[in-house]
Amino acid sequence: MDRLTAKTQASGAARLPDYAPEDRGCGIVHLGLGAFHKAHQAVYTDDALARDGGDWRVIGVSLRRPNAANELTPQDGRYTLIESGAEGTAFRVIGSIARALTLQDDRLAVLDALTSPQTRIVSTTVTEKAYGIDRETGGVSPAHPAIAKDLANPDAPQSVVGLIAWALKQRKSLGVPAFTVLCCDNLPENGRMLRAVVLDYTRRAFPEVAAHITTDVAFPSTMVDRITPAASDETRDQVRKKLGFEDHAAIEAESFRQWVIEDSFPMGRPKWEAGGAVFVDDVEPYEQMKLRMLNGTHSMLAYSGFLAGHRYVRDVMQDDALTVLVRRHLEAAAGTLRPLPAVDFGDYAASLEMRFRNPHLAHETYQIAMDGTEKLPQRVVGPALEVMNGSKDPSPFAFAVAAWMRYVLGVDEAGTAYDIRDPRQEDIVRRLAGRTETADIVEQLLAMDEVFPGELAQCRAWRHLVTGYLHIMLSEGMRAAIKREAER
Ligand code: CS2
Repeated sequence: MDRLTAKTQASGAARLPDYAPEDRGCGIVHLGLGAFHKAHQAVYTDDALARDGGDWRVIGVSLRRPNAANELTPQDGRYTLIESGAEGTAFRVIGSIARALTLQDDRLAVLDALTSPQTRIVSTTVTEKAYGIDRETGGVSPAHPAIAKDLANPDAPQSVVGLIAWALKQRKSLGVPAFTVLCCDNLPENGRMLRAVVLDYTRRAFPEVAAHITTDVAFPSTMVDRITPAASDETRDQVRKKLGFEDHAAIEAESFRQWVIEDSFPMGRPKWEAGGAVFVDDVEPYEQMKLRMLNGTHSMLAYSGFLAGHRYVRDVMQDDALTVLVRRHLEAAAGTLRPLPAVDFGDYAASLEMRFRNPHLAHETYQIAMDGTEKLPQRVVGPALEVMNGSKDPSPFAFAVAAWMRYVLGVDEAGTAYDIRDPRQEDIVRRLAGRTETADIVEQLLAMDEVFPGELAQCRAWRHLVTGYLHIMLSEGMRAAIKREAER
């Protein structure tokens, strides 16, 4: 069977790019060429190129996975996106990625792209842990392994922050205007966050350009949303069967997608409105809504669902008791939000429930469960702290945190060990070694100050709630804990 390339002809079931991608130049370097970028920003860019033209194709850079480039390069950057929702399933070939590079193997080409005058935007989806944020100071964490390496040798950058700072310094010395930095990870005020981290890093590594970053570089914040399970053999099989070609880079996502962006692009931008992106002055309330309602509930259902034996999110939504907790978490998270004039949080919650139910998506609870120490602060701990200081019920947040604590024990209820996949895994294992008492486990984990601010860790009522839930999870099992909580 032939492999998908730029020459592949329409085959009925797939929609091909309705423009000539190769006629367009590049304008974006994207760091973190994973499934989410391919299902989200690359699709909006594809729509913008089709509708409005412009030299805005993407040079995608994989910082970790060499296979992203191996999958895409022989296919001229083309890949199939399978979009599934209530209205059915659609197949679409995306043409916006011009080149796929790997930092390790194509270092010079990556540095060249970052300093090229054609590059006007550098966007990122590298996951929360890759930025090396020090959550207490808001600056960079010099102890983060990749940041530490780069600070020791800033002219040979490896980390995302090191690369951006180095490129901005080079451009300045070459007289090339700065690119706009567009963070597309699930972090609150992600643009402002990345700006603070890059600025702090630059002050340490290249103090002479710190002022340039302060005055000349835009870091718009964005809220990005599209549920995108990791691609599997089944994804590629579907393409083979439906479209009759091999596509090693095929991905699947829900049909829903949303992108809310601050319109601050001094060097221009694609007309992402063509794909439905919305430009606003202040993204923060949208980000809070999405992080606390969608992602917070996702984390809660991932930890509890995984331990209750539910492999996929859609299975969680078949569990009536857990569905009660999903609804309760959505409501509790909504209760912490500032009103957004254009949005009814009740409707948003109902739409999220529908999306979680999507029967076409094989979205693993284990996938969502990874990197908990990087995700919980903005998803669950932040709202918990606000609620503990107010009069609302903190139980849903405490239940979610207890489920995470149960999860990081790393052994399921049948006694089978699993990898908890967290950047602070070593610290967690060290803290928990030899601890069997629930109260000890809670104390050890709440003492992780990168995750739990002291104010919450010291709060007796909070500790009591979390300990109570974890105790039931450990003594009676997760299913019983879910059931008891749902009946409460
Ligand atoms: C999920 C997100 O894996 C996770 O942590 O909560 O990837 C979620 O699917 C996306 O943010 C949806 O936009």
